[in-house]
Amino acid sequence: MTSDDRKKAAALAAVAYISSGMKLGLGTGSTAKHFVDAVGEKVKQGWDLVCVPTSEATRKQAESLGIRLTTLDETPVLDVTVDGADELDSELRLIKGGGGALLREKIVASSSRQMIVIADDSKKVATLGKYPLPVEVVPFGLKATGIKIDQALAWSGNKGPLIVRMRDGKPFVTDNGNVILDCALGHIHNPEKLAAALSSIPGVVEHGLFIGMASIAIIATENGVETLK
Ligand code: ABF
Repeated sequence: MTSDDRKKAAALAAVAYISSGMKLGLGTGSTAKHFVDAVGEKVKQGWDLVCVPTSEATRKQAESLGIRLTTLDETPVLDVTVDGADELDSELRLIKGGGGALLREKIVASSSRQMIVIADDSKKVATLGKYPLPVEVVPFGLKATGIKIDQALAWSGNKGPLIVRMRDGKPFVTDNGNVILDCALGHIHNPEKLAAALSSIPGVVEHGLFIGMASIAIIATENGVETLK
């Protein structure tokens, strides 16, 4: 079973949590892509679903599958959001944002009654932080904001370099026109304290720690799918 097979298995298991008539948040990334394909299949079978995509990439995929889309302005409360993660721990604390869509992912998840995480077992960790923590930052005052992020890291007992995410030799620009600083921390000590400290910095738009948001994680392993609650 390849990693992609496991991602698909987790995505298909999440279909058990949706039904016709629901309003859904559609995640971003290679695992969520399988879930969006499955939603497309259900729509073809006649299910009545309306969805909010968490990125332009997911919007395009959903449109190509004939999935009816809405916005949070039209539909501010969703039933379920299904999304991937870069890391998750046993308390369902997540690192997200490796794909650069963390801001919309967090807005959509926080507008949903339930967030379900889907992942292959490589994403499950004992301690968050091996995966660099993405922080979405307004380009104005980037250096000053970086200094404040360093202070927030130190205050919460963390340390590590901040790296401006690049793509094709230029800073990566998010769907919202911002840049991403990836914080290579190794281990995140006290994720709650770090999350609060990062959220208090004016130039920080959002960070990739999703705490207290996911209520179910569906993890696919070689031996089948396991569910954490
Ligand atoms: C999104 O896709 C992101 O928050 C996360 O960065 C990424 C997970 O990637 P993949 O499913 O491609 O492994 O959910």
